[in-house]
Amino acid sequence: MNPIELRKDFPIFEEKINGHPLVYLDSAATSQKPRQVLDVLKRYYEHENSNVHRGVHTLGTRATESYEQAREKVATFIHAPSANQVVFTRGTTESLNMIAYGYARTRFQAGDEIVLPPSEHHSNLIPWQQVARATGASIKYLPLQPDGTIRLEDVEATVTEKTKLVTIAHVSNVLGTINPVKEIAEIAHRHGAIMVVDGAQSVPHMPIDVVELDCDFLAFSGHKMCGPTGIGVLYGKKELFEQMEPTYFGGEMIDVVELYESTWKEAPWKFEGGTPIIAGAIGLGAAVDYLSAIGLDAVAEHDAKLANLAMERLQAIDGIDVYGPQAGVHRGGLVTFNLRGVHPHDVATVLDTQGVAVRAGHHCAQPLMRILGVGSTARASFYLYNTEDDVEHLVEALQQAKEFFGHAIG
Ligand code: C6P
Repeated sequence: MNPIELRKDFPIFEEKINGHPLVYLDSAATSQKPRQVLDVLKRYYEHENSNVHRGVHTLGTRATESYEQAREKVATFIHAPSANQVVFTRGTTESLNMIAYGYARTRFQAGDEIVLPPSEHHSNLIPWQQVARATGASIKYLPLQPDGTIRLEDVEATVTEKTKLVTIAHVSNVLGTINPVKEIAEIAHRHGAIMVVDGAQSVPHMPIDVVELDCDFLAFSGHKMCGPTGIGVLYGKKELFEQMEPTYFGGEMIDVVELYESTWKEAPWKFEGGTPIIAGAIGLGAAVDYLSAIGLDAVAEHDAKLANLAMERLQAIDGIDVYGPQAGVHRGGLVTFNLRGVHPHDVATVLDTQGVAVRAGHHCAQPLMRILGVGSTARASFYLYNTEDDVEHLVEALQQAKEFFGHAIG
């Protein structure tokens, strides 16, 4: 894998940012899009645009074929046994909410427990709070180690016969921790609970095999994996999709509609009420082709190498605090840090003057920020188009920021 060659696929790198070449270190928020995906979107709108599963005309057939082919591609990408186990959604947030509304809210009751770590993204935390409020179930949080990791013995101690659902991010969007989802799923299943995996930060960056992980549901977003915004995926086991209720009712998802009652299609279509995200799904299919041609093993190795390099370089700078697993520990492709005494928004603003794009804020993980004892952090996240030079640019820009804010650091 040669990131310098791959960069040529991404038109955005022709942009100058404040007079500098773009150093894009915010792929955990959203990734850039290669020409291969942009071309497929353009071709769809120019040659296939039509609604799906409706018209018998040629364009309708073309659009339907491309849309359903995209579903097949995604299923192959995550090793789902069948394409019918892949539902197209708007993204991770919607996928997780669909499980909460269509599965958990209709099944859980007082006395049931939902187990998750407090480090979850708000999208994998608030839906469960809402389920607890609506059903009387309670939430139990797994303890976090100081570096943000979870110990399996703590999972064993927390999950009981009362547990109905265990959920965790495969890779933390703040700490880069890679969580042992397969082992956690095994514990959940032993107690009769289902395992929900938030794959927003793992599916774009590493090979995923849902059968091997034995997760019951997996949620992820297309826009973080070279695909368009507005498209995501909910994978589910066949029997759970059979039990799960649709969230959206209307056109497209029905079988027979009577005046007072109606029946639904089978999964995945019963979950895709209304005109689906046709172009988005086809664009995601193209992104899956693009990533598969590179190989996810290579992407994982590359991202982790850059994150470890960044970790080492940042830890060597006096006045920088780095959070999460330390250098050398197997991690996802991101590093979260603070320049002591300086608000991360100010750090990110100074980096931006040098063309370096990082994210600053609470990263949609306010409870985790409280555990870390900070209000917010800066975060550099890496993907297949980043190079070691990008890490050096980050370090140089941070040195400049440090000089600029020197008085504040003291
Ligand atoms: N995290 C970040 O900068 P959506 O917005 O639905 O595509 O993804 C939500 C989501 C859920 N789980 C995890 C672990 C995530 O990282 C995200 C998105 C972005 O960290 C935007 S807040």
